[in-house]
Amino acid sequence: REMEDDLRMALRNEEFEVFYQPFVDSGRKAVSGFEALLRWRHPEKGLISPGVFIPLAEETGLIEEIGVWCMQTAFREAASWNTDMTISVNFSPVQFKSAKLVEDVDAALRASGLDPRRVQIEVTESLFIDESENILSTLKTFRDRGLTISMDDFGTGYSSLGYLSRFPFDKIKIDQSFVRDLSRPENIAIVRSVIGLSRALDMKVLAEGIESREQMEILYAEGCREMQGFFFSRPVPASEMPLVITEIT
Ligand code: G
Ligand code: G
Ligand code: NA
Ligand code: MN
Repeated sequence: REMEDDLRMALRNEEFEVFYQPFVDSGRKAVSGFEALLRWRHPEKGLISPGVFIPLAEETGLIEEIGVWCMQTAFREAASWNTDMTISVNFSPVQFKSAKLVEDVDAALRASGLDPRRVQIEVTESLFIDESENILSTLKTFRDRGLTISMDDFGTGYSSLGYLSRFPFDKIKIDQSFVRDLSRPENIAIVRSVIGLSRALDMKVLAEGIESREQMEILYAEGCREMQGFFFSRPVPASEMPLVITEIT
């Protein structure tokens, strides 16, 4: 209740901020894109993670407005960097219930002047718990615009695998929980199968949560090229992005 009011206030007072974390092509050792990650700079509580406030924003429906704000900001900021790299934005399943979602994306693209081919949308498996025609057609509309679709946190949801053959994904992101402890043979087996699956389905694959050189080397040996994690860079504020772009090479 109290936090719900705080969230409304935060939107009005512009307390949200977008951080960015690079995707790295570990073969070329170059940045290949960025994920926009929302942050809430609370006047008293300091920086609050979306893990804390997104669930509440989803419950209250505020996610629609917050999501649009995050997308607009990410598009505008990404358009201002001297690069043509991908900018990846997370969409909550609740946002797909909005009749305005496609309209909002189009408007944000127009306002920023960003090339739609630079934009990636990250969705989670929970979007596919009940398979609806609406979701399929929305994702297809995005792809018709030139956007790409990424399956985030793969393997952690309660969804069946059937949706992989019916929905048009461009990329699978291997969840960081599988990367965390690669000394466990079970995790290696899972990582290996997801990489194989992505190849068989002609999708790209990215490993999340790379924190060490050893993890990077294991994933590389398994055939994964695109990676993301603290080992390369933490999520950083927009002001540090130009530096990150030139430093990770
Ligand atoms: O950045 P961090 O690790 O604290 O993010 C925690 C969770 O919040 C992650 O699951 C991430 O995908 C999610 N998240 C971050 N930014 C956004 C956003 O703009 N929209 C949605 N729906 N989720 C986000
Ligand atoms: O659900 P999603 O994959 O969007 O969540 C991304 C979250 O993971 C962000 O909150 C980000 O801060 C966090 N994250 C990114 N890289 C790493 C990492 O190397 N280690 C850990 N522990 N968290 C990470
Ligand atoms: Na994500
Ligand atoms: Mn993820």
